[in-house]
Amino acid sequence: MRGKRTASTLVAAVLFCLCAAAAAAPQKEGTAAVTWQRDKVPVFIDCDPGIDDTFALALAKKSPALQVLGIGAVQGNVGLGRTGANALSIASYIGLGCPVALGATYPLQGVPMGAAYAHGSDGMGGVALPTPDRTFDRRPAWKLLYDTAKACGGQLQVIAIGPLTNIAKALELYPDLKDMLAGITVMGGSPTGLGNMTPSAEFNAFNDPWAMEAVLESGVDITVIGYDVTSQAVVQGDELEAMIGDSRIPLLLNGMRRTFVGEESDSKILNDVLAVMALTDPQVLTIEQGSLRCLTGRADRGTTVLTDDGSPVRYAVGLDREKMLDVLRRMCADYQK
Ligand SMILES: [Ca+2]
Repeated sequence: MRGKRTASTLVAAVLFCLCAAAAAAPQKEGTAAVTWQRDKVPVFIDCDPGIDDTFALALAKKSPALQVLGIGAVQGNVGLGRTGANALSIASYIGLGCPVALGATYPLQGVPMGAAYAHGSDGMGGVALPTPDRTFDRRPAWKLLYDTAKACGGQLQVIAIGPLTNIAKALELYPDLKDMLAGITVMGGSPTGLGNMTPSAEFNAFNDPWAMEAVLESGVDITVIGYDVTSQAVVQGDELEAMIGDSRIPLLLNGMRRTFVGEESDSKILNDVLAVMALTDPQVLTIEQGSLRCLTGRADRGTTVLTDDGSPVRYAVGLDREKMLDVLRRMCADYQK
C-alpha cells in the first residue's frame, strides 16, 4: 500500500499543479491556429499519456524557451482511446491551447503492447481527469504535424515520448517533412541495452520497432534519450511532496487512493521529462554522438544497438539527477504562482 500511496502522490502533485494553472489562465479554443511567438522554439509533442507524459507536457507548458504548437496522441501505455482522451484533458487543464489530434491505433506492424501495469488501465493511475474544454482537431496526428512543420519554416522541433508510429507515418506520407523539421528528440530505445520490456528493449522501441528504425534512418537531426539514462530519472514520493509543499495535497491524495490501480514501488521513473529537458535544460544530460539502429526481429524486437552503418544521431549517456530535480522544483513552483 505504501507504493500505491507514493505513486498517487506523484500523480496528485501534477494534478495539483494543473489545478493551479487552470485557475490562473483562461482556456483557449484548441482547434484554432496558434500564433508562433518567434522568440520561442516551436514544438510538437507526440505522446501516450501516461503519468510521465503528464509531467513532460506540464514542463513544456512552463518552459519560457518553448511554445507547444501541436500535440499528437498515439497508442502506447494504453490504447489510443485513453491516451487521446488523457492528452486532450491534460492539455486543456494546463492551458495548452494548441490543437490535439488522434494518431495511430496500432503500431506499423502487429498489435499494441500496452503498459497498463505501470500506468493503470486508464493510463493515469485511476486519477479522474477534468472534462476537456474542446474537441480533437479533425486532422490525424501526422497531418497536424505536417501542417505545423510547414507553418514553422524549418524551425519545428518534435518531442516524441510515445511509440514513434505517428512520426514514422508522417515521414512516410509527406516525404518533404524531413527537410522541414529542426529535429526530433525521442524518449525511446536504450543504446547500451538496458530494457524495461525485454532485458534489452525499451518500451516505446519494443512497441513499434519498425517506426523507431524509420525515424532513426529518416535523415532528420535525431536526439535519443534512452531508457539506460531515463531509468536514472527516479523521483521519490517524498521529494515531490517537498516540491509541492501545499496543504491541498492530502485531500487530492485521499481521493486518488480510492481509485489508483497498480504500482508497487515507492518511487516513479519520469522517463519522458528528459526529452523536454534535452531542449530546455541541456545541462541535465550528457550527450554523445554515434549511430543507432533499432532491431525488428522476433528475438531482438525493439533492441537498439550502436553501429557503424546507421545515420548519425545524438544520444544521452548520462543524467545529473540533482539538476533534473532542480528543474522539476522550478516547474512546480511556477504552477503555484
Ligand atoms: Ca510516454
